[in-house]
Order: sequence, then structure tokens, then C-alpha cells
Amino acid sequence: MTSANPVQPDKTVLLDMYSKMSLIKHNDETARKLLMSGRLPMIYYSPRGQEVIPSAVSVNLRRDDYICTISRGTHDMLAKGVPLDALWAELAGRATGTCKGKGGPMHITHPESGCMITTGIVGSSMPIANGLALASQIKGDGRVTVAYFGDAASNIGAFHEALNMASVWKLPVVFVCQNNRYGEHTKFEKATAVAKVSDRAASYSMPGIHVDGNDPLAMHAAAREAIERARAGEGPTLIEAVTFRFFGHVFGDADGYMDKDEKAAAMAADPVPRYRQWLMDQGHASEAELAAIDTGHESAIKAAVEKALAAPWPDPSELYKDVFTHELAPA
Ligand SMILES: Cc1ncc(C[n+]2csc(CCOP(=O)(O)OP(=O)(O)O)c2C)c(N)n1
Ligand SMILES: [Mg+2]
Repeated sequence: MTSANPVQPDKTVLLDMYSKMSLIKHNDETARKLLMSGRLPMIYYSPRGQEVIPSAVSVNLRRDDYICTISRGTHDMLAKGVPLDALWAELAGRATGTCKGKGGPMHITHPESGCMITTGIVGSSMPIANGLALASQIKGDGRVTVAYFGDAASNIGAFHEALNMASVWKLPVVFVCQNNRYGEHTKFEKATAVAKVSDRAASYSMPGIHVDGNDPLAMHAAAREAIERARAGEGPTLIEAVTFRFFGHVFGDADGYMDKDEKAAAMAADPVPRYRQWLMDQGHASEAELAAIDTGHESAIKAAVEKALAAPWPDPSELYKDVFTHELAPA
């Protein structure tokens, strides 16, 4: 752990963070195995390597708080509590999915757990988060909205517009940039004029926190500070959480453009086993306790996958349902 001694959360929170990280890691491993075997063809953006960020954020959120995420967002969804059965059914395009099989991997939403949108339009999670946060502000419901996005999204105009409005209106929103060092096939430094995305917060008069997004304690402290600030009506925060994506942009990416040494170093410092070991070294959990968490998730994921693959496809008569506010009659 590299944190500069932030206040340590209690054991329940420490283990909750581990549980979420383990769930995300095992879920990702299952997704990639299914893709490799050809059993489940789908478009898939692996979040492996980025487990800490949403796990540390989510233990600071309420169930009724909102998140907006992006196509690499299964980690964000799982950490927030999107149930495995509905998630896998949607990944497989089945009628029992979060969006009745009509959204697919790129468009998962599950309002019951606060996952309000998954968007494939780079830069769009932040203005949508502002809309949710504005609604909360007007209603006074005390909710906080977290907008997750990548480093490349911070170069899109909508990022700047959203931060500006959120600051002007003091919206209860937290902008969490998961800087995984690449936007598609382009290295961060090649396309970004600042060394730190968090420096951009100054332009919009909000705090900018630069944090090691693979350090659970540091990430937890950053998230708690920003979420408390938002909930107290003090306005938005920009968090830049530095991390790394282990498996390229999209599944099947040969990643020949990536720096091999950088990737090898990041994978050698895999945050999930590192945190697991730290929990044992500090006496927070035994090997048996952690193994029970891991195997519990493995069997729950396996069951969800089998259930999803046995579930029915959406009926063609459903095509126009839930798509527009006013239902259209089939042509
Ligand atoms: C407006 C828009 N421009 C371009 C694309 C194509 N595209 C999809 S993902 C991506 C890179 C996103 O990188 P980043 O924001 O760093 O998120 P990451 O995928 O690394 O998590 C691009 C350029 C898009 N989907 N939307
Ligand atoms: Mg990126």
C-alpha cells in the first residue's frame, strides 16, 4: 500500500471493498473465458486492473445514489450493486436482462441499484450525471451522482461544459476520471495537454484530487471526501484516479501499440492480489475468509451465466417497447 496514512476504514468496509474487487475480477475472468470459448459472443471492454476505483467509491455511496458509467463499466455496475443475474442476461441479450435484452453490453441500466446509464458516447456520462444531480438538488433527496469516465473523455468538450455547469450550480456530483493511460489505441500523453487531468478542476473552481486509483485506502479517502462534500451541498469534485487496463481497449485487441514494459509492470502490481495479501498481513482477514469470499463470487457468477444462457431471447413484438416515452405501433 502506498497511501500516505489516510484514516483507515473499519474492517467491515475494508472487507466490503475486497469483496467488490474480487467480484469484479472473477466476473471479468469469466467473461473473457466465455468469449475465448465462443460460448458467448459479445462486445466486451475489460475493466481488469481497475477494480479498486469503483469498489472504493461504492462503499461510500448509498444504495439510492446514482452512477453513470461507460462501455468499460461492468466494474462500476457490479460495485454499485447491479445483480449478477440481470447483468449477465443483458450481456447475453436475453429477455431477463436489465434492459430486457435490448441494450446489450454497451447500454446497461439498472435504476433499482442506481446504475442510471451505460454510455458508449465518449464524454457523455458527465452532462447526464449533471441532469440527475440537478434533479436531486431540486427535489432535495440527498442523493449524490457519480460520473465515471476515462482519461480520453476529459479531452471532449462535454467534459468541460459539464464541469463548468456543475460548479456554477453547486451540483451534488462527483466526477471520477479513471485514467488507465490509454484512450482506445492512443497513449494519454500523446493526446492530452496537461500532465494531470485533475489540474483541469482549477478552471472550474472545484477541488481536483489526483490519486493512485490502485491504492484502496487512498482511493477510499478521496472518494469519501468528494462524496461528503457533494452530499453537504458544497458542490462537485474532480477525482483523477490513476490506474491501468490490463487487456487493451476491447476484447480481441492485439495491443501491439502498448508499451510492453509498462503493461508488465502494471500487471505485476495487480491491485487485487496485492490488497488481498495486505488484508492478511495486517490481520484484517484470514486466507480462509478471503477464499470464502472468492469462491462465493465464483459460484454466483457461474450460476448467473448458466441462467442467462438458458433464458429466452426478447420477443420480436417487444421491439418498440421501452424505447420511446410514447409507445410506437409496429410498422
Ligand atoms: C464521441 C465519441 N468519439 C469517439 C468514440 C470512439 N471511442 C470509443 S472508446 C474511445 C476511447 C475512450 O477512452 P477513455 O475515455 O480513456 O476510456 P477507456 O476506454 O480507456 O476506459 C473512443 C475514442 C466514441 N465512442 N464516442
Ligand atoms: Mg482510458
